[in-house]
Order: sequence, then structure tokens, then C-alpha cells
Amino acid sequence: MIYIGIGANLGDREKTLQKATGILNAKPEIAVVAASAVYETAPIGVTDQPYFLNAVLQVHTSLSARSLLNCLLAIESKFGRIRETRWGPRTLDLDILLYGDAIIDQPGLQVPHPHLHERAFVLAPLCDLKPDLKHPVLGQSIQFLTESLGMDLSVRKIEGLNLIIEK
Ligand code: GSY
Repeated sequence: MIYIGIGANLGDREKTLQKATGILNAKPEIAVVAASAVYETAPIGVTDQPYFLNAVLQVHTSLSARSLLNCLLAIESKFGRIRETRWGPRTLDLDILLYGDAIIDQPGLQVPHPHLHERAFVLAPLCDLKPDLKHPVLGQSIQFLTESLGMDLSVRKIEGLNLIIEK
């Protein structure tokens, strides 16, 4: 199973997450099968920027990891995303977190996502979807990794806000 992290901290963040999920699901080669709750999260990296909305999507796809990445980059640029500042604000961020059990280390494509195990804004929503899933490199479950971060006040689930999945 494939997991994609989705985030936004500029503009109408909720609308962006919803629209991007719809665009992804409208691709014939991709099916979004589940979406986590949406979390409001404190920015990591450059901290002097707006809070993010983050969620995780579970998808099926016939695309290779590289083709999926290219597809995600094309969707990001539709939302006016320019990869200027590495840790800076963005209208939309789409990251491949896990591509089944694949371990990939190529230019521009690292799977599992190299920061997956240390980011509450990824682990908390992923844990909603698949707590028992094992990290392919570390061998530890997503629940274990989430709990290892301790109580994290930087992420807050937004009750009642769910991404709608329509084909
Ligand atoms: O790597 C994803 C972009 N990003 C985020 C994010 O999505 N959420 C939070 N909370 N902080 C972030 N810093 C960066 S860079």
C-alpha cells in the first residue's frame, strides 16, 4: 500500500487539501482509498511561518514510484508551488511517504520518506490509518514510532474536518 503526505500552509488550506485529493483521485492510474483526519500542525524547519494543515492519503496506483512522484510534482505546480525555500511556506506539499515495502534512494526520490519516523505531522495521521504498519527500514510499527515521540503538542486533530473521496 502507498501512503502520501499532503500539507498546506498558505491560502485556503482546507480547500487546497480537498482539491488536490480530488485531482489525484481523478487520475485514471490512481485511486485514493482512504484519508486520515486533518491535523493543524506547527511548522517544522522554518518556524516563523503559518501553521500547516496536514493529512495522509492511502492510494492504489499502477504508477512506478518515480512516475507517481512526477505526478505529485505536477499537481503541486498547479497550485502555484515553486520549490524556492527548502523549509519555507507552501500552497501545497505532496510527499510519497511509503511505497509498499520499497526502499528507494535515488536523486530526488527517497522512500520511505527520510523524515517520516521523526515528524508528528506525518506519524499522527498515518497512525490513524495504519497503526500496525511496519516501517520498511526501521522495522518498527507506526504506532510505536508515534508513541516514541512522546506527547506532542505541535499537532492537533481538527474534529469534523474530513477529506471527501469521490471518483
Ligand atoms: O515536508 C512537508 C512540508 N513541511 C511541513 C508540513 O507539512 N507540516 C509542518 N507542520 N511543518 C512543515 N515543514 C515543512 S518543510
